[in-house]
Amino acid sequence: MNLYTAPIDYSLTKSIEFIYVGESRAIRVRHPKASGVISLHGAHVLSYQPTGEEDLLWLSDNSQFDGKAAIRGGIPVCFPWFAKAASPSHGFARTSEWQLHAYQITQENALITLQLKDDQGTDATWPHPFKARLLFEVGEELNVTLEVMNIGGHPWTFTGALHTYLNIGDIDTLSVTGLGKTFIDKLDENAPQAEPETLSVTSAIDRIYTEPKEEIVVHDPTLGRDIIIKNSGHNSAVVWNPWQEGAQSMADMQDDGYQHMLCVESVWYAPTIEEGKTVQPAKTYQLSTNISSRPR
Ligand code: TA6
Repeated sequence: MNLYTAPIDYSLTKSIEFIYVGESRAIRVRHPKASGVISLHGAHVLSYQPTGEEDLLWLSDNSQFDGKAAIRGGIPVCFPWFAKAASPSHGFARTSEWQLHAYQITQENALITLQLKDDQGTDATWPHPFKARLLFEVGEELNVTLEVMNIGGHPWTFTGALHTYLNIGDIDTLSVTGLGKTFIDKLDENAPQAEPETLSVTSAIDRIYTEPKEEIVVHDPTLGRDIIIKNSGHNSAVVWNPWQEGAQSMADMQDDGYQHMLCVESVWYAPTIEEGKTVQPAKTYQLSTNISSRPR
């Protein structure tokens, strides 16, 4: 799907416009430094393309884009829980309809803010008053921040993630540094912890790295670039690739999709929502990721 040739539905400014991606509306931003697209369905970042470069994000052509299902690829927003701590998987934020809250363009970047507020639907699965904002900042670097606010009278807890799917040339040639050495392996409880400093991915991987470095670097010789990820407000970094068998079992991923993606996620992880991050009444919490690239 070419997001940059999709016809304009409505222009907010010369460089910020609404488009349709399947059944969902999305906002497309063109800035001299980079372009990007964010869907209102899930506040889901679909694309971030520095000018003259390939997209830094991988998006599945087999995603449904029906305005209901979660989108495969880009940056899914997982809130108010990560993974299968409750149902639906990764929380309801990524399948909710978000509203445009604000937009701004400067010489440095374009900033789009989307907002989601609790309603009867969210209350039925997670009975807590909240306001969430997703800040999508497109410039020389991509900044994405999930800001959650407790607008009720009692503290609540959450877990969550910015579940980034990076666009990579070839999983077989790639390596990752900066993940740290300690991790919970969701596929192999007995995996040795003292891993080498550099990770190569040679089979399905689903790990929660609990002491990541400030900078995680994905080295991609095939596309001739390094992708640099700097997270904040997180307590771990998750690395996920379903490999061939996993991709084949997912209707919304091409069979060979796993060769061109790697998830490196900014995560507030806890085994249960109750053990997650506490947000007191009238307080906000921010979980962020900053993604950029440099030639190798
Ligand atoms: O972040 C890794 C993970 O939780 C994996 O366990 C894997 O299931 C993946 O996310 C995708 O989840 P989804 O619900 O989008 O299929």
